[in-house]
Amino acid sequence: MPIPQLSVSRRTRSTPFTSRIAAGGVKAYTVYNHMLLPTVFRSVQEDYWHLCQHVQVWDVSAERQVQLKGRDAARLVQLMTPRDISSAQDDQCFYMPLCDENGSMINDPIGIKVADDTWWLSIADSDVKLWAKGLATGLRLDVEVTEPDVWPVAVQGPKAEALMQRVFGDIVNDIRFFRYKRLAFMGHEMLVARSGWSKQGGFEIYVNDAAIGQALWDELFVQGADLNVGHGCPNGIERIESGLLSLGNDMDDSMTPLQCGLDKYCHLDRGLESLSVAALAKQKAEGVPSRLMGIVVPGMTQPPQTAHVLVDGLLAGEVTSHCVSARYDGWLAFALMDSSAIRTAQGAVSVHTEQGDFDGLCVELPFDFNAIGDSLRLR
Ligand code: THG
Repeated sequence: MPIPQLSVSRRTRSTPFTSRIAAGGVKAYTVYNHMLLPTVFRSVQEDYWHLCQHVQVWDVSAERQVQLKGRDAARLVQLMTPRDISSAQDDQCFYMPLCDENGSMINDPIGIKVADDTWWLSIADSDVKLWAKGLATGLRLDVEVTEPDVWPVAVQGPKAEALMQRVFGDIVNDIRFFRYKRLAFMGHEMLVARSGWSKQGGFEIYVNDAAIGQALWDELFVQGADLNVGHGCPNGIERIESGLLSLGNDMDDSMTPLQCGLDKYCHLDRGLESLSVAALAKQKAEGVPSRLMGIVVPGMTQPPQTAHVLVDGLLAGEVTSHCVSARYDGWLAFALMDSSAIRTAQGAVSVHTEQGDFDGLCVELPFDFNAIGDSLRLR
């Protein structure tokens, strides 16, 4: 069968780096926030090992910034998230669920305090700008909601700090996790944070000028030549091994953050002026009907086309994302598991696939590979 192509037009917005990505050999894109987001360069496995050993530059422009600016900016952020942002420092970033009045997941952005009257929500794939504008209009808030021209670039991997030092100076060492500094490139200031959608360490540069962005991109590749810098993108294996959840895949508006394991970002007893805390507090008291868990099948190294998680012979959950691990000899999945099945399973499940049935483990996320122990060997 011929491989279908993606028709690119103004609706699937390009980025300042699209020509560089193409030259870098991108093999596949997904569409994210109506925008092109690369998913594969060499192969997902090769990209994985390169990310874990060297340094990659990612065009994550699709992580759009929704800017809230005005006297009520912080108030609107707090209305949208159950995470307490009242103690936000001037250089701070917060991973935060956004929820509606039922506690349903709307998005899971990184919220960035840009100034006292300005917040950015660096969003996952859903139309947060419309939701925020609707709230601001309906509640007559003093806040302007826009999507500024900002194109984040992630520099990820164990050599990310060395590369960023060469381009921005030793000052990058002083940026703490989920904090940012305003750093200059060619005399032009940008927010640079220590963050990114991998657990390999690194930074994100919030590029705010397309012209300077291409020069910066090229400089990262010139300065990183002897560090084996490469093109990369959020990696489908690394993020599952690391327990990073993907909105639209692992989470959607049929779920609450309590079902997604995001409990620690829900402050339900602080009297926050937040749309979702009442509904979430009620669900917390009653117990969640289902919860995202990790599933491990040691020794299964062929990716199944279909996989169903069974407990006592009954369907017990739905697989939301999965991969054959690169590091471990086995298959890893996230699954939305019925709470009652989690209790009866006591850690042991059966995974039904077109290759046959496999014994699997049902564990808390993120995966604790030390605790999983000898049944799952390193490759
Ligand atoms: N960077 C930026 N914007 C983004 C993402 C990003 N928007 C969409 C998407 N990714 C949002 N999702 C996540 C999920 C997890 C994390 C960041 C963004 C993350 N979490 C830390 C962890 O799991 O260890 C915890 C952070 C905390 O404790 O506050 O890094 O990647 N710009």
